[in-house]
Amino acid sequence: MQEQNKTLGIIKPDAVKNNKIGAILAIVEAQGFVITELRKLQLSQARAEAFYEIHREKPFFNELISYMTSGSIVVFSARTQADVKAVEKYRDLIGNTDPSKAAEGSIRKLYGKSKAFNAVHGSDSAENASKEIEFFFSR
Ligand code: 3AN
Repeated sequence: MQEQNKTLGIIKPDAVKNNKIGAILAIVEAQGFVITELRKLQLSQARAEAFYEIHREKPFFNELISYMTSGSIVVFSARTQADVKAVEKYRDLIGNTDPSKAAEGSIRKLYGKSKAFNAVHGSDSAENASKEIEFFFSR
């Protein structure tokens, strides 16, 4: 069965530029996540396109790729206790894709500016979390 207690998060270029790495990780840790792997890096065009392959046909694809390659990002894997679903818990914490619709106190409400510049990423299923952790931390 798919492991349920891991997820992958990304602190996106706008949040890194605004010096929000520590503030965002503090929120994640305060909610009981343990940061298991962590890296600051810059995505190449090819790596960004590979990561967002499922969005290739979307109207915002080019904007998304140019944004995600515009500066450094911080990628991390985080785990919860065995009985807590990490993907759902982390997505609750980051809030709606559109920061203007995100709940008060959520990371996107606090630090996101728009649907494109929304401060953070979170895996959307346990299966994708495994793939995304592999994508960033297998080498
Ligand atoms: P989420 O990250 O909340 O799972 P997705 O998977 O629908 O959202 O979208 C992936 C990423 O694409 C989002 N994090 C966001 O940065 C970007 N995105 C989604 N919708 C739009 C949009 N309408 N305009 C610009 N960027 C978008």
